[in-house]
Amino acid sequence: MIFPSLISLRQANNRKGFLSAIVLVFLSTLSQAQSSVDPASIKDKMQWFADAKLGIFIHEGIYAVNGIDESWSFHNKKITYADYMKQLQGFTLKKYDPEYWADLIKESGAKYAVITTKHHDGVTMYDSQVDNLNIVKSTPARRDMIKPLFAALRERNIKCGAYFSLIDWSNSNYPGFLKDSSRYNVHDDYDRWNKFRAFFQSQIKEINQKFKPDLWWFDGDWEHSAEEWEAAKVRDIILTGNKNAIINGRLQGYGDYETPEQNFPVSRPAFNWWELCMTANNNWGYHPDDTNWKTPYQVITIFTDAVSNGGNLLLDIGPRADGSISDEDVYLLKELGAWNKRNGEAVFNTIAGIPQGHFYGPTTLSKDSTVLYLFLQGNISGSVTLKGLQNKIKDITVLGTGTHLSYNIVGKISWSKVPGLVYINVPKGVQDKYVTALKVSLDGPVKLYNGKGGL
Ligand code: H79
Repeated sequence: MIFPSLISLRQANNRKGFLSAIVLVFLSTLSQAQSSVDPASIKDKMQWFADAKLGIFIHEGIYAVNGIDESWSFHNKKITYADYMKQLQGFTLKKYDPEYWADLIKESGAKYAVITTKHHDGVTMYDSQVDNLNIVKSTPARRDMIKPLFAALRERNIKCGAYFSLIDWSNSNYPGFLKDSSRYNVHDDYDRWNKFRAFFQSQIKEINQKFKPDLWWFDGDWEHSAEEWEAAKVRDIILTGNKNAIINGRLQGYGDYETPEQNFPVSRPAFNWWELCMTANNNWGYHPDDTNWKTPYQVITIFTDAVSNGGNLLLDIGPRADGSISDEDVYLLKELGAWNKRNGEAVFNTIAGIPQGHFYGPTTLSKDSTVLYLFLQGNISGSVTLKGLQNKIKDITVLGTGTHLSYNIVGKISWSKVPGLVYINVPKGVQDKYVTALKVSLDGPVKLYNGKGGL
């Protein structure tokens, strides 16, 4: 699922050539899945998301009671459905402190958060009026998890996202159930499917009205087609209530951005807006048996790689069933936040960096392209090289310390238009604990030479 319309703007940014951008803009007008309720400019609508770079994903649900796979554990028959649902009785949220969650998210530097309103198990994390399978009516928590969190996030100027599973393996009118058994086939019983459609769409309306998410994060679209979900209508329902809401790409072609899951793009994705969603250990929800935590260094290198390629990182945490958050999740968010305090200038409100080959590492650019940021992975000292930079350099500093760095231009032949190599001297002692960001201020918008050398 690639949206040509999304490609065009970034291509233009990427200086890939005016002509190809024009062709793509033309194509985009032919094929964008937009409707009359879409805002005039998708680019304007997407701007906060493009600038945000970091979001925190929260998987909180009854699966945290036993610390097992969210929904998939019963679907894949690791536990019976009845035993899975017994977890309802253990879901207390008794230590839930939405202000603390929001403080922690703020401290991480994230600009948005996305929380599960309903996973594939069908349990809603708010008081749904169309189903009793919700944590207010069916668990000892007896409270809505979403509203107070959104309020606390908004007080801190953090955008609010609602994860919503299209799949609902608990609903008696939903076809899918266990991995090897379904209730019925849509084609054999459209009346029953229509009942399910009315049901899930009324939940979307509820969430839109109650919480007004800035972003919708659908999941599970692969089980049915756009026609079966009525994806166009779902988009309209959301945008009619809130025309600037952003919709992720898991709506069978009717979303705004792509969502590679757990897998890291190797080179720059062709689509415009995208977001890597990734777990802090190997699981989305609370899973005490999983100790395979990513280190802050790993998360930060992945984060800078995503941003350098024009994407965001949506980093997941899985709180416990009582609403407390594990020390490991807290540690990661705090270390990430401390790094962002030192180096955030190189990340937030930037655009994707220069093409690979000019620098061996991730890069970003200021929006006007007059500042180039270079990320140094590991404890590099000695020198790093920039190739094919045509601009004059005004200054190079190390973010966080402000140290000015010296550089040499190597191999510049006076009469040739091929620029020399820039060797930047990186002394010992200026490095960041995790990833060092260098700020290279240029005499104008970045201009790159990518010819074959020679005369
Ligand atoms: O909520 C978290 C996970 O529970 C959910 N998305 C994240 C954010 C998720 N888990 N797995 N997946 C999404 C992808 C599942 C893909 C599969 Fe399939 C479903 C593999 C087999 C069935 C789709 C359909 C891919 C291959 C066939």
